[in-house]
Amino acid sequence: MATTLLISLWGCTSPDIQETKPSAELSDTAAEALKPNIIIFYADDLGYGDLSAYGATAVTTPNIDALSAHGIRYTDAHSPAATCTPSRYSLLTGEFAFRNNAAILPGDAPLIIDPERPTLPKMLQQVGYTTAVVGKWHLGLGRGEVDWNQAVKPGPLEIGFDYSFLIPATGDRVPTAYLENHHIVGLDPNDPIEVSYETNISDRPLGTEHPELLKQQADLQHSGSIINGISRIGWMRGGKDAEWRDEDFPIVMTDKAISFIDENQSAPFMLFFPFNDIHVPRVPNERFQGATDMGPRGDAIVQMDWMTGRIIDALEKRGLMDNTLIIFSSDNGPVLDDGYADQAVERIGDHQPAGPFSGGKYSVHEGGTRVPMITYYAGQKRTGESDALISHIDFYASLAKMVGYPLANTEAIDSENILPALMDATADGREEMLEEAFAIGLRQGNWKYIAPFSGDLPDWLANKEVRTGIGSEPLLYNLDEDLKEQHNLADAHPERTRQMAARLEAIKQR
Ligand code: NG6
Ligand code: CA
Repeated sequence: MATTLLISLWGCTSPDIQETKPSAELSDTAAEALKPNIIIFYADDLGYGDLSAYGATAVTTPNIDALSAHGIRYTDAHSPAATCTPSRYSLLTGEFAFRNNAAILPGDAPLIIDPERPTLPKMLQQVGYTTAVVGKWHLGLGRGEVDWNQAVKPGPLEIGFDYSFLIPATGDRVPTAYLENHHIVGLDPNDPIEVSYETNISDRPLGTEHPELLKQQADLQHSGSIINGISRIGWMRGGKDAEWRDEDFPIVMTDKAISFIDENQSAPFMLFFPFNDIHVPRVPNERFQGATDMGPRGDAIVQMDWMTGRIIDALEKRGLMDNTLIIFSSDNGPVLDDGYADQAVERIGDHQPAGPFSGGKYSVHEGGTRVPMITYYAGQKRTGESDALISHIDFYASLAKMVGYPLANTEAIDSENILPALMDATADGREEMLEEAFAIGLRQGNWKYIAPFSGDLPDWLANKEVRTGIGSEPLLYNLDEDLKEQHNLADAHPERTRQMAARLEAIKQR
């Protein structure tokens, strides 16, 4: 197993010591713009407390820890939202998801990013990057009725990626087949693939009827077609030869990423690598099963770390580490039970998936969006720990600044240039920031306001064991004294509450 690759390459590490790297200086002029390769590792549902670099002891993540030890580790970095689709939407467009009603999508939903609009990968293409996405997509595909047997588009290639290799939606949604560029991989034309989220068209057994066939029991929503011993959301027929085996994801995805790196190492490349891990169903490769005492959720963290190490090792071997900006983070906070009985709750022990924060995935409290984030670049001025307030929505404007691309006024309107904080652990980040769950939170420094929410919520959310923070009363917290958001100060500070509510409205109307 290659879990110690980075450690051995980089020697012993001293995480808390700030060091100065003797490399490229940042510049303000386009002529001197930096165009390193860029890799964005985007874990799924990984919480603030889930890495050993962030204090976990029940699981060890040596490869990510090594990045942290040599780069910058952020303590106040946020996914734009507390679920996957809106976070990815915001990362790639630089715009809040509520502006486009982007919410968790079914597996047959149309593409929610308009191919006409500017995107982060398109921006990088314009300054000479070759771009790829390898991993979980979950941003929709096609324009409505998708025929999975034809060219499936528009998709990533139409919004700025030169290459794509995808889990089309999520691991728990059909179709359970890879999509490479426009086509399902390994599809037999005589066995066409069909998917429905409305009617049971399944030619496979169903989770509801055949629980004895399951590797993990599942709730009702996840009890559609059974593929590889896992029942999914939705129904699928045909496409037998194209079925994936969940246990193979780590190998398949890292192989594809490394091939892309191999083919594009002579010019700048950008690789967006959204992991399937540690989203449900958690079905790690055999070699990681039992790697922790926490069951599949812990083992999936080890697998994800191994995948990160495998790609970084490939960079090392090709001499690309000195010229690659690596960003590692997660699309939302942690969840234990997300539909499959995989022992995540029973075996959690003392592990704190959201670290010191309250809530998790689906929550507007800090645990929903405050996630681990690490950057590594040989040109970083000062490494170590950074408390800069950052949202992944800021990658767009920050990377535009780095590569010397002037943003149009209408482009990435919610994205702020926090490039200094990507390059220097002592630099400031944002002064204020939105956190989207179903409700919206506004941070101003360490004050946090959560707006009342009156819209529709999915029924299943009520059954989740998560403190969502979604309700009909305004909430105000002072994180300086109350990291867990237990004491609502809205009545005690009516003026601040009014001012923050008004500011939130103004941002919404922007
Ligand atoms: C929910 C699913 C959950 C997960 C989530 C998306 C149910 C009851 N729950 O609808 O299992 O798939 O969507 O997760 O269906 S995310 O990380 O991709 O946003
Ligand atoms: Ca997620």
